Amino acid sequence: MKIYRFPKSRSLKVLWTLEELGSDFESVKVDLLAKDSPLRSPHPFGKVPYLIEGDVSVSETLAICIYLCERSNNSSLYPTDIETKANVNAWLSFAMTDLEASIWGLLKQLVFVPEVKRSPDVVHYFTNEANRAISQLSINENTLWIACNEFTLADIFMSQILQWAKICGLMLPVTVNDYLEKTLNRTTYRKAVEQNDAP
Ligand SMILES: N[C@@H](CCC(=O)N[C@@H](CS)C(=O)NCC(=O)O)C(=O)O
Repeated sequence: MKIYRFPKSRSLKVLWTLEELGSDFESVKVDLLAKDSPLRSPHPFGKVPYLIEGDVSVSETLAICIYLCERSNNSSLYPTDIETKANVNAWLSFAMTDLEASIWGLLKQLVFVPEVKRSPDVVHYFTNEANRAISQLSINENTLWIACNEFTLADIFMSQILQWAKICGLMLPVTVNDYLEKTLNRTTYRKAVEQNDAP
């Protein structure tokens, strides 16, 4: 199984999932910037992450992570019990819609758009939207992780988006920040970062 990756990109979530599952894989670093390089990702639009396993190819980070969980015998990362899975899906959806839409919009303005082209109105709009979504995030202190007592895909996706929020300079409530730190203390996370950012 080959995973196409790029340092400091969304492919980190896939490598983290693989570390949690203890699955074997080969990671291939691509060149995201040079579109006609032989090192381009085989993704139809040259993006990462991308997975190829035999005749199967999967795009979209969440779809890849779910594929990895469902092909393994480990059901704690993406539970099969429908009630717990509904809770995991709810957190995944919240992370990828309410949180990611605004935080990614802000991150693009602050990190990728050159300062001369940056729009203060757009920055202001996304900052408000992001803060509103963050204020709707309540960590249930009765469970060990965000969706249940097991560490799940929802924690991987929440952790990554909360890291982006911090890069944007957004303030996180103490309980949310403590939760983020707990996710980042996992050995699997550190191994995944090493793999994803390897030259
Ligand atoms: N919705 C896709 C987004 C994939 C994506 O845009 N990946 C970025 C890296 S984080 C990329 O490959 N950008 C290069 C490009 O758009 O050409 C997913 O969640 O996997």
